[in-house]
Order: sequence, then structure tokens, then C-alpha cells
Amino acid sequence: MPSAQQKLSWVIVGQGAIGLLAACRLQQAAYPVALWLRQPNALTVTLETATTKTTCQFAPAQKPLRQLFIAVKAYAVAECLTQLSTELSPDAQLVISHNGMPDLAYLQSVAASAQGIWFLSTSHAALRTADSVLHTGQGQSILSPLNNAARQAESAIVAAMTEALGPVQLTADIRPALWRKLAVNAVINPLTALHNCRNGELVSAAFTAQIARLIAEVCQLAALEHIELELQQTKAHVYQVMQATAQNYSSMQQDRYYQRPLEIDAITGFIIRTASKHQLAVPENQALWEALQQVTSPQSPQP
Ligand code: KPL
Repeated sequence: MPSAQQKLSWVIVGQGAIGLLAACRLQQAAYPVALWLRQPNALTVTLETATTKTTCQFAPAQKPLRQLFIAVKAYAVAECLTQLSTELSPDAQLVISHNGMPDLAYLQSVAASAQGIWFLSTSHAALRTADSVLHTGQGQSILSPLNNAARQAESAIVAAMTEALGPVQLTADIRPALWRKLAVNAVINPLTALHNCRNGELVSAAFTAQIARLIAEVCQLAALEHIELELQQTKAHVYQVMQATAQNYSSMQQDRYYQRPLEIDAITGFIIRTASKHQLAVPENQALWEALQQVTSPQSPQP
């Protein structure tokens, strides 16, 4: 593995908002970046921030794939990793990122012994349009090596991920961060999808009681899983993300709007399944799950 100074080339898998945001920012930081594309055509994307507009061009990735940032939906991870398995170099490094609770044991099991596997949880917010990606909320990321081959490549991967979705906090145990993020996504994503609204609209008093109950259920469940998720701090964190991403449409709102499958199974579904394992009632999450099963794409246009 080259040193952090020799910029590694990266392949981005998944052309959603976070994948393309990472791709553009890595390219801006002079990393060679290619995309894993179904069609062998180059892709041009404009990255828009509050103050800048930059055009990025990406070529299709050449095999074997070495450093990969995989930002696909939670429900697509297993199929994606199966498809990629024959395309990877024996010493590949795979950084996986998605909303919802990952199956860390499964991720550890898919990598060959010299292949590094990582999980990255990010609070950056971005919105993908036809040919651009808007960086709508500045965030940060938590990054965790999930095996030895990852730990051996630590400095180079951390350096790249700092450019892509930094600032990055490296941790040996990502589970507390995943639960914090789960609390955020369990509130913002299903509610914005159900009500077809921007993240910031959830600060309205109309949602206060429901949000408090959703968060209380997640905190109670976390305690049963031996994760400390303090109620008031978690509430403050959820509201802070809502405000920091106020203008954003959440990924689930976008998925519902464009009639794509929702990532609800890895978020609310995970909460309901885990609660049932502990015989804990989570009626507010259950009701939200049921409400989302019943709705189809919103009739009204995106506000
Ligand atoms: O993770 C997000 C998402 O949309 O999936 C948040 C943080 C809620 C930003 O929109």
C-alpha cells in the first residue's frame, strides 16, 4: 500500500448523492477517480456548493478494482458486493457507506484476508439532480476499519476519506456512531418521505411529540443493545441535523418521490426487528413503518 502522500486512485460505486459528492471532492483534491458504471461512458457531474460550481469528469473504472468507495442503498449492498467480488484486486480496500444499520459481521465475512473492509457513516447532506450534485449540508464522517487488512492501510484510507467526506473521526468501534445516525435517520427519513417535505420542516411543533416518542424508542432499544444513547443529547443531535440540512430533501423523500425502493428496512425495519428480539414495544416506529407501507408516490408535486 503506497503512503498517504502518493494519492491512491479510487473507484466510486453508486452514483447517488453521497457517492458523487465523494467522487467530486476526491477529484478536486487531485485523487484519480473513476466510476463503476453500467454503461462504459464517461460521466460529467457539476458539484454545487453554497459558493462554488465545479465540473467533474469521470471515466469508467478499469479492473482490477483497488480502492473502492461503495455508497449504494443498504438493500443493494449484498448484491453489489457479490457482483464486485470477481473484479477486486487481492489487496483491495473497500469503504462501504449507507444509511441504516449495516450487518458488520456479514461485511467482515465478505473480504478475502488481504482485502480491507471499512464502514463510513456520514452526516454530509447532498442532493442529486440529473447532472449535478448539490452539497446541501456540511457534515462529518465516522470511519472504522473492520478487519486487519484495513487497519494496515489506515493512514492512506483516512487521508482519502478526509478529502471525500471529512472531517473524519477514526474509531475502532463504530456501533455507537451507527446508533446515533440511526436515530437521525429514523426520524428525518420516514417523516420527510411520508409528508413529502424538506428536513427543516420537521422542526414545526406539529411533529414535536411524535419525534420525541420516536427518539425515546430508539434510545430505549439502544440501551438493550448495550449502547449508550442519552435521550436529551440524541434529541439535540437530531434537531441539529434537521437544522443543518433544513433545505435538503432526505434520501428517503427523494426515493419515494422518484418511486424508487425505500431504505426503510435498514432503518425503521431494523428498529422493529431488534425491538421484537428484546420484546420491546416500539409503537411509534411501528406506526411509521405501516404508514409508509401504505403510501405510494406522492400525488402532489415536490414543494
Ligand atoms: O442521511 C440523511 C439522508 O437524507 O439520508 C440526512 C442526514 C437526513 C440528510 O438528509
